[in-house]
Amino acid sequence: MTVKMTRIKNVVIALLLIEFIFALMGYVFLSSNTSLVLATYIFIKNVIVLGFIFYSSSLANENNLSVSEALNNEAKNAFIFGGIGLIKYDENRNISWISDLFTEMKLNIVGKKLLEWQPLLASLFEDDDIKVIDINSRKFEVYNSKESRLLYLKDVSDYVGISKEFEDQQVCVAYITVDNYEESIEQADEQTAASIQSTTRQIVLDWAKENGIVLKRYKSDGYIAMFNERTYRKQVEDKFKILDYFKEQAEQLGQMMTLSIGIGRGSNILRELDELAFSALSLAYSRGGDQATVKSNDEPIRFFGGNSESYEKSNKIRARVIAQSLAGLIRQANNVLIMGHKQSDFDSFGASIAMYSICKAYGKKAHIIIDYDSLEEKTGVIARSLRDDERYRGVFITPARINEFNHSKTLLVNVDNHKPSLAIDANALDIIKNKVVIDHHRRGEEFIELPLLTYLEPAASSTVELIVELFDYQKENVCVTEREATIMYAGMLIDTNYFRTRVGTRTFQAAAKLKEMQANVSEAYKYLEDDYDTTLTKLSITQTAYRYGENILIAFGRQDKIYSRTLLAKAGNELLGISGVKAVFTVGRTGKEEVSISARSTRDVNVQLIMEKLGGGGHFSMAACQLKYEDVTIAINLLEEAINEYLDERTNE
Ligand SMILES: [Mn+2]
Repeated sequence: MTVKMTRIKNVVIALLLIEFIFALMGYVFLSSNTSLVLATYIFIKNVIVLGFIFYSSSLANENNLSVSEALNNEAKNAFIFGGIGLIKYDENRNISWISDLFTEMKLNIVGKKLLEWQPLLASLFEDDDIKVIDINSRKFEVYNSKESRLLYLKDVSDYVGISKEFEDQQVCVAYITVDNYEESIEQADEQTAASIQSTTRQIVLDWAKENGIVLKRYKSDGYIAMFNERTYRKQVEDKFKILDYFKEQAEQLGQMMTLSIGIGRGSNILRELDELAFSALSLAYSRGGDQATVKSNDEPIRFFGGNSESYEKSNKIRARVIAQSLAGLIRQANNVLIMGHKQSDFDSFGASIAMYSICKAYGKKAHIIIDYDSLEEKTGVIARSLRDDERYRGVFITPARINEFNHSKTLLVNVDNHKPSLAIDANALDIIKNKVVIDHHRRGEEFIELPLLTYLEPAASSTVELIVELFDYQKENVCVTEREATIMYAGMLIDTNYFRTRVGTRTFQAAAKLKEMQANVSEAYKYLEDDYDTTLTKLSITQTAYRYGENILIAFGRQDKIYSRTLLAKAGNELLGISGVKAVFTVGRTGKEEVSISARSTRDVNVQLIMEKLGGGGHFSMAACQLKYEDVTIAINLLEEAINEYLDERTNE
């Protein structure tokens, strides 16, 4: 109740009293009946009126008390206790007054420009948002009352602290596996095997202990881990350096082992976390392992690591052991079938020929499975000419003829491929039990079931390199003809982009070995030569190349022309040879309503990540995507956006 109201109330009470006193005096002096009645009436009336006044004023006292009246001089303390601060600013947005809370915080900002002091507050002048800002390392929620040019600030540090603590304590589940563990143990002697076991385990255990992670081994090369969000964030900050550390340590043991980590987070339900983690692990496998993949319910999938594009392993012991095991399997078999991948290229075909030569050295009957409808164009030319050659009578068979062999005594050697879906004949994998896999591709999620022997060496340039290396470790002398050696050489050329990428010392040793075996190098180049028309088309694409950023090139085909994907890739390869160029993208129509992008890079740019943004995929330095558009320009715009995004992420990391 206001002071004024109280005053009026007091005056009324005084008037009522005076009126009663007058009436009483009138009765005392006059002593008439009329004055008695009047005095009695006034007495009763005033008692009722007073009662009414006191009652209503007590009600008003309770309800109508405004904050400022109630607090009066206490307002300062109440605001400080509640963590409420006020800032007044003038029409130029200069701070003109601050409330006591900020004076107590010794904030010296009166006279300063508001937005110079807290640039983040700018948004409060555009919309009516509430903003959280930092003042002296405390968090304040700010509301802007534009009419009165007053900012209301509320200290929410405690709340922010608690909510951060809550987030930090959220549980994450992870599956961690050691890639290539079984194979390494299998090939190692007893002592090395023991140190592989103890070292790998120790590294993972130490890492877990250091980071407060609960870890349990659930199979010889697999762990399940639990930790909280804070630990996860720390790993993200470190970019999961455990991956590189593990790889280095394995290398010191002479082993090629990496870690694959699948993490599930962002859910309160443990079962769901487990499922997220497991599917994240599968994803890590399908991308070649050596990486951490993170899945959560409400955020996009994240990837870490996987940056070891390929590196050479100098350990030749493994090759020797593999050579011996392979020889044993060949000897035991009645006959050997050799199978490459669909759309066989020179590496697939050359590796098949190399394998065939080893079998021949042991006097085994060997056949190469070929699907003439699924051959890369130039490989097809050579394959058909061999088929028509008298000396290879019966060597090449179509998938339909597999049934002619006694399946239980047949050995099926898969070269340059480890995925059933890419095999020339997936059916053969089901009916033949004894299988060998020799491949240089990074292990994917999909893998041929239960091979007797697996030789997976992602460090190798090509499968030809792997098999030629095995020649030296055979007890029998492996002989190849000049033409066979030339085909194998062409396989190495194509997989290394003419000895430009993925080459190690062992690549050149294998190439030298082929040269020794009379490979005709210039002939091999000829196998791979493009004809006049193809060359012109390729040139028409490369000449459109323009710089995007410092060391990225983008080239594109004509709007009215349809190209093959291989041609786009070739044009890209060509441009990658230009000095200083780190990534190349070639864009062109590959169908009526399809525009394809082929991406190539050196080790500096991960084009896989860029293509994934557009729904494509591939490897670190070799990727592609297909877009459902007719217009090449639209595709180029999308590509530029994706590149920008990628570059932004890199600088933010
Ligand atoms: Mn290959």
